[in-house]
Amino acid sequence: MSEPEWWRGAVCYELYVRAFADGDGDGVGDLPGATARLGHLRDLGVDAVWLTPFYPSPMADGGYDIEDHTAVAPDLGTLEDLDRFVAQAHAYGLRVLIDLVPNHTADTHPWFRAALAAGPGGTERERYVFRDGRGPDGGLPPNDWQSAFGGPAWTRTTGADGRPGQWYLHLHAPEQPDLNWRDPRVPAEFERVLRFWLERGIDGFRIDVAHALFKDARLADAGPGQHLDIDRNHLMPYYDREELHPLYRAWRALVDQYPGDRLLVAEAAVFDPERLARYVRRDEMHQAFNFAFLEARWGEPELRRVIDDSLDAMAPVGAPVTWVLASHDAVRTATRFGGGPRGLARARAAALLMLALPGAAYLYQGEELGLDQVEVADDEIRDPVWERSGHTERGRDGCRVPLPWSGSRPPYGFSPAGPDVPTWFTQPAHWGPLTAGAQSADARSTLALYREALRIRREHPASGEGPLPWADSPAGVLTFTRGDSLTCQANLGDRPVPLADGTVLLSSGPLADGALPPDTAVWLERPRH
Ligand code: TEU
Repeated sequence: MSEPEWWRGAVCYELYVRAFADGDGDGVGDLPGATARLGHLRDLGVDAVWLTPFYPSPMADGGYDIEDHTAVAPDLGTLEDLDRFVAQAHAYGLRVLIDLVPNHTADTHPWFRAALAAGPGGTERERYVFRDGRGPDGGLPPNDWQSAFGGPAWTRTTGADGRPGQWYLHLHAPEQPDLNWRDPRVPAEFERVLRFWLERGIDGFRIDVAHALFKDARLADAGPGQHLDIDRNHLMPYYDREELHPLYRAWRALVDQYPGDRLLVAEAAVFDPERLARYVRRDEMHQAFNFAFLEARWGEPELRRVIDDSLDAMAPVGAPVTWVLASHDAVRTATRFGGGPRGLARARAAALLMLALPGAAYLYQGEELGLDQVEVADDEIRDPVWERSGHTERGRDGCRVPLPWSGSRPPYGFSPAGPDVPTWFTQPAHWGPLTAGAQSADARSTLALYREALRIRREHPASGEGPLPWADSPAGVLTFTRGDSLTCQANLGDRPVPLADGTVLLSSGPLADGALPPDTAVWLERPRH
């Protein structure tokens, strides 16, 4: 665990706590449950684990609405349970990252309660973004900004006298008021939060909505089409402002005061690769999720262009590209790539492709089992997107369904409770063959593929950072080499193609007569010269 710059080629597993493993039988995943299942991550062969928010929260947005940044939600355990999780992870050689959510708090946070109670003009309101409305009675929102979850980014308060009052800003749900990062009490508080966790032995932070903390000071209108064309995100007056960078420099200096190469990773929905690279300049964060890769469709010219653009943009700042195929906010890879056997074949091929690319990678829990997106029933939906979109968008719950561990029917070993205790979301009836237990026993399973890929990646001298020379290949095919001996070939087209030279180390699907079938990727060892 003392390897310097360990993060440059690290593979990190995203653990969504409520859907990973339930220890106490209430049907909700928790920290003791996660600790008991850490052997799964050790056997998988990842380098680190990132825990999504486990803080006290009224759960308006899956726990990304935080009431107390230095405590543990009672249904997930205690601070001591978290210490035990960290100690067990460290004993397995796994580093632990946690979520820091600095853009907003819960509306039940003491600061926001105080702001509402204090009324207009009080300094309590300055920690958030309160404004009078426009129009004759202040009945219109202060500007045209839209919430990323749909609808206006402003909600009007009701004064102590019961009359409509000021408006407050929330770029996400109304229960997530945005903080005012120009009020010095806000950065001071987050410095305290960072130190609290660093001193507790946390190895790094995933910075939520890292592109949004500072908004245009004049609150200028954003114009039509907000959130529709994500490639324009960096042009929005509430995203990607210059003032973010001095803050991240200060945070980098802070984490660098602690031993062990602690990590900052930006969750920034900035799709212009050059703009994204600014978050990982040498004195800012270490990594930034490469969401352009996650957003790319399955196809040869498109994926190749995204890979090239990402590598080109990061090269001048010296940061590794941080590849992402899936997250708790995205549709499961197997479903996104078409669903059914074909979607799964592509998801497996995409995993081999990603894990051969130079840089770091994040795996979302359940991807190693090849899980599909679940159609969550209307009355189980929790994602605020469902209400905010007037029931037109079902939201992200379908990738947050509890993992299947063993057995042939729900709860598939996720919870010690009986089948009559409802789990965090209802698991589908068809997951029996997909449990970690069933897949452990099958050499052709997706779990076996991930384990083998991560083993080779750990042991092969050519993996991790380094150049990526493309080799000539037919249309629809991506072929590149790593070091002087490794080749990755992925067939994204619809016809079999001849296999590249070398001995097959690992294949995402069956090979036939020296040919690479469609929707399949392979790693080959070339003879060294
Ligand atoms: O998601 C980030 C997020 O919602 C924005 O980056 C959004 O994608 C962008 O503004 C669209 O243009 C994070 C968490 O991963 C997610 O689960 C939370 O719901 C969200 O922040 C709010 O905390």
